[in-house]
Amino acid sequence: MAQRSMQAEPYEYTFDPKTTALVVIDMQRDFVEPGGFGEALGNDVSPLQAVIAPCRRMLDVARTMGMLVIHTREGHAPGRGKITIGDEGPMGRLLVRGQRGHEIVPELAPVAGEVVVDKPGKGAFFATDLDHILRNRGIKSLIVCGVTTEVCVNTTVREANDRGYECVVLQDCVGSYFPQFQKAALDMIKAQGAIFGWVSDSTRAVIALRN
Ligand code: C5J
Repeated sequence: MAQRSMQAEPYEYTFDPKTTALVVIDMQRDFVEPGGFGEALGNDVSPLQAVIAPCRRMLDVARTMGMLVIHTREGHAPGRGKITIGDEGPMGRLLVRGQRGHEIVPELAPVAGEVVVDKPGKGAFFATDLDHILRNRGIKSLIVCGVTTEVCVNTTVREANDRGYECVVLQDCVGSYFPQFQKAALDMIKAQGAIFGWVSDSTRAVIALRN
């Protein structure tokens, strides 16, 4: 496959689909669905639900093209002493591995051959084997989707950039409970000549991948 070019900010993002992975961060019921951890904290989950359809669009394209797909899940051992994590909710103990709320939303459920990375923190590289998985497959670039933009997406993109991966974040495929954080988090990524990444959207990504 040849090098592709995606319209993006602050300038075009070039990548080879063969050495690019689609990374879908923490699209779990606990963040996205009513009754989960996010709502228990008092947040409106509708901005996060809005990213399901564009994420699905990206998954469909990546699957058709045979790209490596990585899903991540944030989860903690029961009993972690943080307020509300581990509390009982309608989908089980909040943000605890093995509980219903910890699952990826059904619309974006992993299919056979896709990688699921369980992470104990915000960044997907910390205390996981993600870097080894990507290096073993020769991956150099990441197309990043998921939630939340300013927390796990931002942390993961910073970690990826430090490890030499070039990341583009699709703005309609990432979501925050807070509109001001959504904007700030995306602005930070692309500031100073793509200081740690590029920002584009699913429409421009699909055009780049299909051409
Ligand atoms: C948070 C995440 N916000 N996936 N996790 O606690 O962004």
